[in-house]
Amino acid sequence: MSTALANERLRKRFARWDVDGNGLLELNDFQQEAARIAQGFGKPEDAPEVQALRDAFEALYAHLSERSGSAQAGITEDSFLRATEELLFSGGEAAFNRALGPVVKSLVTLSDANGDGVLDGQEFEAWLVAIGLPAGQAGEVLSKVDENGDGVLSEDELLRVVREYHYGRLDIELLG
Ligand SMILES: [Ca+2]
Ligand SMILES: [Ca+2]
Ligand SMILES: [Ca+2]
Repeated sequence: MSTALANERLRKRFARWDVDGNGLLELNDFQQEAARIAQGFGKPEDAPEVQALRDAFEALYAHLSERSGSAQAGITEDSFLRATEELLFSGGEAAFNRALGPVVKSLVTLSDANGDGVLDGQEFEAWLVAIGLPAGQAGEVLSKVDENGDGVLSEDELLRVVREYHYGRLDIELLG
């Protein structure tokens, strides 16, 4: 595992989540990020699945804020790196899944057009496009991350992709 690469990815993650670019992660950044993704899905703001996404991002912010020991003012890059490194490298899989699980779950709900709880190629394509990736990559990515080879992606498989990316072990960024 490359901690340098993981570190670089966490810095990038910080920059992306710092939507207003003021050098601090704040609740408002996470609300804006949720709104941006919802817009990518073309969903109205008051749709229940959009509310669920916003709740998940707000909970993630609360979790990070608590872990980084930050005051109400926001999370600095240094404390974000400390908190997330701890989450990735000492907290282990369970801690990571608790923190990011709700966000991944709400993204699955937003993408899951036929409501069967897993994502086929078309549904996964909707996810990738919503977070701003060019269209047409879903098939290739899906075959890479479909661990049990059943042709669809489960929440667990998707959560593993997000985790492995932040460990620096996989090159697919699913959080936008
Ligand atoms: Ca900010
Ligand atoms: Ca589905
Ligand atoms: Ca699968």
